[in-house]
Amino acid sequence: MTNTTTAVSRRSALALGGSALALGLSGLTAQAQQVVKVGLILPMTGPFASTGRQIEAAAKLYMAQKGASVAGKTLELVVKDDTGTPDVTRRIAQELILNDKVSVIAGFGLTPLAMSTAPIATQAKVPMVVMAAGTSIITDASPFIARTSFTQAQSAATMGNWAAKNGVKKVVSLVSDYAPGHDSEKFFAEAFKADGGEVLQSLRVPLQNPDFAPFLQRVKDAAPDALFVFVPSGVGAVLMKQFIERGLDKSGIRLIGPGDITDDDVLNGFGEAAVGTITAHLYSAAHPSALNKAYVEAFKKANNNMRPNFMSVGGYDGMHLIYEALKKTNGATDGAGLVEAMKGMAWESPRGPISIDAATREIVQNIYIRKVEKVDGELYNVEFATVENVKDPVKAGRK
Ligand code: VNL
Repeated sequence: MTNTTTAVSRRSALALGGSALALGLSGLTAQAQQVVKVGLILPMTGPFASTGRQIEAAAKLYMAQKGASVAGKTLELVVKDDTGTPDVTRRIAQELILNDKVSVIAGFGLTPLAMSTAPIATQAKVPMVVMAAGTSIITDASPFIARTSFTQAQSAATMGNWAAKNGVKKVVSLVSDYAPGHDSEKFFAEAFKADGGEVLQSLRVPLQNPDFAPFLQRVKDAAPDALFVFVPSGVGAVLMKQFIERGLDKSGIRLIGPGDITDDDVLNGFGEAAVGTITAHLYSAAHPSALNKAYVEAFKKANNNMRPNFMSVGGYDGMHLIYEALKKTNGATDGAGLVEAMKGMAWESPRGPISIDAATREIVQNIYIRKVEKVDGELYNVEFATVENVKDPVKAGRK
């Protein structure tokens, strides 16, 4: 009898447990339907880790400020480290889509990482928000791509026009030997020559473990008015160190380029030699708007006083684009619908006014001419001229 009772009560306990489990699971399922996952794939380790760090910090800041609740759904960020390796980026994107069921993939620290993943976005019909990489062709690689970073050509062409019109006659260009370097070299030269400038030499240095010394010696020998440089974010410090070691800072050769070289992430460590460097770019931590002042303050506060750089705004604005697209679709996560909602979106970023070109899904933004100056004891890119609403030159005519 005792045994039977025990058995019965055990059985009912099991039954109860079972239904409790069933309840718990259905509760979970109901909850899972409300979650919208965004997979953020970034180089968090390796030579381009600063880009990952900046974008992750900015995306998290955006979510902390706006809350995770959007259009009746709970947005969840899944951050993955691709170490800056294209095969890894693509594999992580596949896993995030198939296993984690993310509705959007985002990040993409370098052009090769974005290009390797573009076919996955197309096949899976999942929106891909490019928050960093800057080669013009990227947005043509998939109809599911929208970009919130920049194109190298936007900055390089603007620099070419400015240099030719401001007393620079002869230039040597020096770029990292991969796609955004080639874009920088080409679009700078085209604009500079069109306005009467002459490019004496076009030098290319390897992307991985670059030794700039032999190239800088050739620059010194060629004695141009200016050296135009593109190296990706995070590499500028090495270039600047060797520029100074070779005595180029005292040679009268001006340093110009897109703003990757005077990246806010590392600029303050450059020292006096960097003062006077003129660059054309989309963002400066010193951009004098109320929105940017609040952004810089909040970003520093949340990140151990780290200064936000131009990569960070790609992450911050990328999250804005995802939030606003979800609001437009009332929380629907169908990929084609989300991309449609992103087209033509315009808003004020910490960098200034920006929009997503409806025809090309490419960012349109101001490009500022800036000069490195010491402000309150720290080095900043101080903006002194603005070219408004710059489209990617490659796509400028498209409707
Ligand atoms: C790229 C362009 C990467 C500009 C960068 O830093 C950059 C790219 C990592 O498209 O690979 O500053």
